[in-house]
Amino acid sequence: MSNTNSQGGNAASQSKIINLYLLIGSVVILLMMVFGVLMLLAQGKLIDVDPGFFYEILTVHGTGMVGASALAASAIMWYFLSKYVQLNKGILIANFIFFIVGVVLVLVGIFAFDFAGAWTFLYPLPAISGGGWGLTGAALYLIGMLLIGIGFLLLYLETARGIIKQYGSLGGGLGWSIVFGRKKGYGPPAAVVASTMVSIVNITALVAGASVIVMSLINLFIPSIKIDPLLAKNLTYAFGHIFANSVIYMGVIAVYEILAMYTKRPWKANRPFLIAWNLSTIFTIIIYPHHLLMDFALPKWMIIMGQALSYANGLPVLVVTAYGALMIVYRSGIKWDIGSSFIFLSMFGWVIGVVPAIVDATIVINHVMHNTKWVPGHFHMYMGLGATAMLFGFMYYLAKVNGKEKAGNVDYISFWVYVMFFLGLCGSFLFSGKVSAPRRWAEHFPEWIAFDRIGAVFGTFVILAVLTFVIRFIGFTKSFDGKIDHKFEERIDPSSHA
Ligand code: HEM
Ligand SMILES: [Cu+2]
Repeated sequence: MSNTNSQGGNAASQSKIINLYLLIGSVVILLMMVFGVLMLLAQGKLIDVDPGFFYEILTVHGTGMVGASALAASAIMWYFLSKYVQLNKGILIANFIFFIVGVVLVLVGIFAFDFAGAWTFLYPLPAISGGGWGLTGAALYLIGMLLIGIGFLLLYLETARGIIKQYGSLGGGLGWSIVFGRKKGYGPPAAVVASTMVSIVNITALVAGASVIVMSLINLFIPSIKIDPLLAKNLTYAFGHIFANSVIYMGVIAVYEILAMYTKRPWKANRPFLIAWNLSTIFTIIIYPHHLLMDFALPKWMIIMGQALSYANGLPVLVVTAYGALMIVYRSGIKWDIGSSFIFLSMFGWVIGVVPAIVDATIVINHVMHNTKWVPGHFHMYMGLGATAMLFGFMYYLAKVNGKEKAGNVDYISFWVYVMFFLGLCGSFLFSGKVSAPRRWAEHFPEWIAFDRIGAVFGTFVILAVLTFVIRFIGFTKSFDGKIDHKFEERIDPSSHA
């Protein structure tokens, strides 16, 4: 298998853009965490926040977290995929510009024009705010989201194009010849398999998202042109569910590549691995109806599919990845540092986060738990301890391969603070759910407040830990000279070892 090495040619300038993605991504995540703690302080009645402003913060936190982690995770995907596939750097830059311009519009829409319809902008909420915000706020927010979406769409079209060129088709990228038994051995490198899956699901997600945003915008300006609300909700959650999920599927590429490098063992894409990724490609796209379990107007078969397959959604990939991670590390003599610890931790964050998610995806339980803080409880677990752990791990890894890692005690302490206190934060959310605190409420009853306050304390420590990671990464980007430490980079090509 040919191996396009990104270290040659204009690799250094590409690395600079990758660094920029991670820098912006992690700084935004840090800022959004501050907003997260503000929400908990407000719900816990420790500060006085106008409810309208609370919902603005909720909107910016949800939008910002999903957007920023997707930006940083797409940098992981691009970085590793470009070792195997020729990609056009211009698209990476274009996406970044779309992102920044979109974010500015979104922020102006929220903070200057009071848009507070949450990151899911569910139709017809943007147009009918009950006086909460006007047309301008909603339009700025939606146009901003559309621009961000277009940027990402370009990026995934480019990764899909590169994969098709190198591996013949997207089926080639997913290792179909092995899956269907036409060939024996191993499929393309794990990074390519994951990137193919993500390209497919996110192109689907972004097209669905863009169409509902355009329809919402038309409705905003010409209210007589209406959308079928159930169709709008389907498109919105197809977009939201898939796009948010894809962050983990991009991040996990760092697990495959980095563990392979640290253990000097290849991560082989064997048949079970390929089958798992093929199944998750389909499931991720079709299970979004688990967000519509309460919509009785939805055809029953869709609801049943949403429930039944939700159990299976991430599970195949999670199992082959967790198992593979244990196997590759076992007796490898791996040296644990911050980067590899984060990467290994992220597996467990993902595993434990999926458990309460599966519970919630059960229709009977969902009728009780849905719209309680149980839901943010489970997704904060796999986003915070899974996805963002992958991002921070990759950031430390980059410093390491460039021979610029300066991690000391502060970093190790911060690592453990992050793990323990983020767990605590998620626990406080799950407990809030248990005492029936609804999600997305600015005002909490006295019975719920204790958990909000505990959460605020946990969140504050999480912020301090992340501050360390971000400061460390800023230090690295400042000293970045594009020189790779080849001793470390000397890696096993996953495709060359049968
Ligand atoms: C210090 C860390 C964090 C704190 C304190 C925090 C806090 C919060 C709070 C209080 C809510 C609203 C819960 C409610 O419905 O009442 C929330 C919602 C949310 N958070 Fe976080 N969060 C943190 C980290 C993260 C991370 C790392 C992500 C993803 C990468 C994330 C993504 C979200 C999303 C998507 C929502 C849902 C917004 C909505 O309901 O529209 N958060 N968070
Ligand atoms: Cu979902």
